[in-house]
Amino acid sequence: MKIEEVKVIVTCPGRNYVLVKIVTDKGIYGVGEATLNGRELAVAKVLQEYVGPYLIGKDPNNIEDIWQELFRGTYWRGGPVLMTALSGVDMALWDIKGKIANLPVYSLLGGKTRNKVRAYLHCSGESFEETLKKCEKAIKNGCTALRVTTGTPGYPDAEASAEDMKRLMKSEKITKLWEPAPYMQMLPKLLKYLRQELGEEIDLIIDVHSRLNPIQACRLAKDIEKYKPFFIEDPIRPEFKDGLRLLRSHTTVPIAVGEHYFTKWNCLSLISEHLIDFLRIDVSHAGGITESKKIAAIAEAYSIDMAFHGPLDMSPIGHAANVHLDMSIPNFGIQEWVFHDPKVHEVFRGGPEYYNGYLTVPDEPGLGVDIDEKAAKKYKYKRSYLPTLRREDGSVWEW
Ligand code: KDG
Ligand code: MG
Repeated sequence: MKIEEVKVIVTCPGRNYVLVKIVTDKGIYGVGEATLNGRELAVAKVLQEYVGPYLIGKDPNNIEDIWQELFRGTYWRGGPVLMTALSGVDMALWDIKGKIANLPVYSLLGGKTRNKVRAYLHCSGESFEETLKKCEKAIKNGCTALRVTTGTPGYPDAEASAEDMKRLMKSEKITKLWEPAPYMQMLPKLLKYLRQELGEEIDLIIDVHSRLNPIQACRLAKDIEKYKPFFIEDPIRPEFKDGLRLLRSHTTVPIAVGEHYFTKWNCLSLISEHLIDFLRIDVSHAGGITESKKIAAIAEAYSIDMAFHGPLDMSPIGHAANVHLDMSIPNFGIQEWVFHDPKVHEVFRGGPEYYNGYLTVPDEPGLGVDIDEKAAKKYKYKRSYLPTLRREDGSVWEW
């Protein structure tokens, strides 16, 4: 079998997605996710100009060899753009292999270790009351783990709201104000309020989005420890891995990081020094299914669980890859899940299904998700920026 064509599909059913479709001479094809939020066309160009033409004529069965060739064989390696391109190709090759074998990808990865995958949902409101309402809705929908956040009083919500998203999708630039101190005062109050209203049973997750420095993260973690969060995510900037050691020495709040990291080498010290409890790599940036499975195995050896990144800027293809991994690894922790815009389901057929707090994937060969190329064409790419945060003094901060 030979790779005959590598199609790069860029579509925007509410959000921009970059998709790879690898077609073989036997008519079997596979699909992969190569979306890099805010830098989509950089990856599309790498796939169109370099990776795609290079793959023509290769045997799609040799996934590991193609991975090594795209990583080591091209001299330049790593980084978000190249790794996202490689990840998309890798996913598409696993989809092909599943279709050849007539087996779902989770089966190729060793088979089911569980029947369903526990999901967490986002609950973010401008006020405590609005956040509570979102939590109650998610709980009614069977969910038992919630990622909660609220706008800091005096500052607009740092999360991109639905209104912000509309402006961003019109290529507007959005800059918001943010300060650590009011956020650090607000968060323990939010958790106290939610514990009072929702009780002890619900798992609460915090995503700090890398906005604190290490000692601020220590203080925040101490302040929220009594509310027993399930984990605190990205408390500090990804460059400051060492800061996690300091955080670790001050708190028993479980720590989750990973969405900024590519390859096993980026994750190694986090795992081997046990600086984290949950690893949140993104299957479409870290190196695809091949690399994610290996990283999960390294984490397993240190009793670290996987909580794969599953944001809105990932299409149902990336989410499907997440759930296939979750279904097959022994050290699954929890899966981030989002409900896409209905337009997304015009472009994608299949993918994971959410029911009562859990996710499953269909028992179809491959990843179990497909692209309707005609529908994809309808939704043209729109340049869109991520929002920027600035401090009161005007300096740039992490969004
Ligand atoms: O592109 C950035 C988003 O994927 C990120 O902001 C989402 O932090 C995120 C999360 O945990 O889903
Ligand atoms: Mg995050």
